[in-house]
Amino acid sequence: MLRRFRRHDIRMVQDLRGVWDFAFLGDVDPDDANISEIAFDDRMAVPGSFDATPKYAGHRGLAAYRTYAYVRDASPHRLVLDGVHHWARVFAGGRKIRDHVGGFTRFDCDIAADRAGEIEILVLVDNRIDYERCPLHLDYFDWYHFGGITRGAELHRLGSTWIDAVVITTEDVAARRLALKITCRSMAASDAVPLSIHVGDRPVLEEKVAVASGETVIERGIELTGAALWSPREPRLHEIAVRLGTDDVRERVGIRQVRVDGRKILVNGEPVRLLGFNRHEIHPHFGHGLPDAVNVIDVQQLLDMNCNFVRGSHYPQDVRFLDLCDEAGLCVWCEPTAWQPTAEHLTDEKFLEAQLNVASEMVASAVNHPSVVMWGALNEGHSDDEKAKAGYAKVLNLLKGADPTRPVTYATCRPFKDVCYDLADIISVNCYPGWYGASIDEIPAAIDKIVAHVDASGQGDKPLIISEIGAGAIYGWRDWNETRWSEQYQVKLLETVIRHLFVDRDRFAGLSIWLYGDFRTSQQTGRALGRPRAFNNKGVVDEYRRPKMGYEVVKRMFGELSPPPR
Ligand code: ADA
Repeated sequence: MLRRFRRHDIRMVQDLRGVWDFAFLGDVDPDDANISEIAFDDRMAVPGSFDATPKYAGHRGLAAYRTYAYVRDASPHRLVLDGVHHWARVFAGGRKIRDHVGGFTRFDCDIAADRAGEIEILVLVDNRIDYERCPLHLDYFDWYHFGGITRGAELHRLGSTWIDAVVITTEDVAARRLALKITCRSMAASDAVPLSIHVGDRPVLEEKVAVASGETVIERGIELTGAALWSPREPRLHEIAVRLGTDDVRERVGIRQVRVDGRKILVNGEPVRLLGFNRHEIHPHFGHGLPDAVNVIDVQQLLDMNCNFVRGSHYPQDVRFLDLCDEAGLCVWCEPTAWQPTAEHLTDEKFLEAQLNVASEMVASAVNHPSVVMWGALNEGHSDDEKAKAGYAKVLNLLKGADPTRPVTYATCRPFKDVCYDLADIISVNCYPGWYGASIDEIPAAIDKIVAHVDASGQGDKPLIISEIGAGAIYGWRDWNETRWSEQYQVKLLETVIRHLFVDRDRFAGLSIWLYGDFRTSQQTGRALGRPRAFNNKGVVDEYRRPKMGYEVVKRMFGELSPPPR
């Protein structure tokens, strides 16, 4: 998976993207699949979604993907999969390595190679909706759960001592002080392994360290006096390379601090008003496996509309998209996979375990991205139910514990009865006046009522975000009656919302409009009846990123609110 910067100078990495062997096995239990007898009669692109291709459109079941990689020698290797939808069982050289639950996060498969040579990599991929196996992807969600190996695959040679993770946080903006936490593993203890840290080409630390057999955590601080800061207006980045023995990892970071102060969100002490959209990673041709070309288009269009904010709805976005956001100065809300979980879900150990796992995996992948300014969770869950509150606390506390440097939030659609507000640093409300109930004229009053309630419930000293609001518009449906589903109706609604939130009053720290781009949703009769084409049509661009009339309106109004950078 090509990234925007070189991740390794020394470590041997094979990019396994390309065309893999493929077999659709259908209604087969993975435990009954005999991997040595699979007839690979087809081929499939990685990354991609098999059920976004015409031949397998709408298919749910077990599928098998196969490729071959080269193992350099008999030392530990690691297969890194950035996303497999939405349940996976991985084999290497005929041996089962592990299972993985959930489609939108990276996971590692460690391979103890016993000799040099070619090795078969086989991945069983299951896109069936099965609560028991994968409670993160359920039928009632408002998006279509595509299947496949969607985000690239790599084989890493680790050697005998290797770096598992480097987490870099800004400790002090003024002093440009960064803290590095280097987690490494070794096959054997050693008391003098060379460690070096480079910023760009400049060495900033060189020493010998002791490593244990197994895991060792090394913590170091570095000061980059005079280095440029990262901010949405001037997103300056620094590459930091850590070399340990014969292994190395490079990370790209921004020096910046995000803080909440009363009703404001501050980046490096400066208030920022977050203006942007919700974004799904879905495309008719690629399902969840967006090629770089689409990520680039999405960032181009968000910037063109004068956005500085994007909410990754409702799952962790691809790190390659986050790379582009880092460079563009787009602030990102990152959330683990969830959609309207109930109190029943949030009291079920199986569901919570899956939530906590996806939350940890998300933080591990996204933590070094300066663009990620907050963690979200549990979109539109039953946060008005006392029984759900412990589940909310578990997920939000995990996020705070895993990364104390970012504020946490969750999007509520129950603003008048919510009982979880005290768990959030930022209050975020999803509401649809002018679409589901009320008329466009009633939008200002509906929004004011929410503000009054939030203030009256003792949450008035926190930043407030409208995390979803919007209207459906069918691309090309222009109607002088300005009826619902027309592009004109969407224009009118978005104009009213933006004017009321930021021109008539100035109480809001941010807005993420629902929605950037249209996407295919669940085919269930109930939802499809309220979703023409079985798409969510509230995008200001359609599923092929073709702008509707609403695009220009947002561009103009956001532009007036936030003059483009110098
Ligand atoms: C909810 C939900 C979104 C989408 C939206 C809509 O607010 O969070 O995922 O379903 O409604 O279009 O109705």
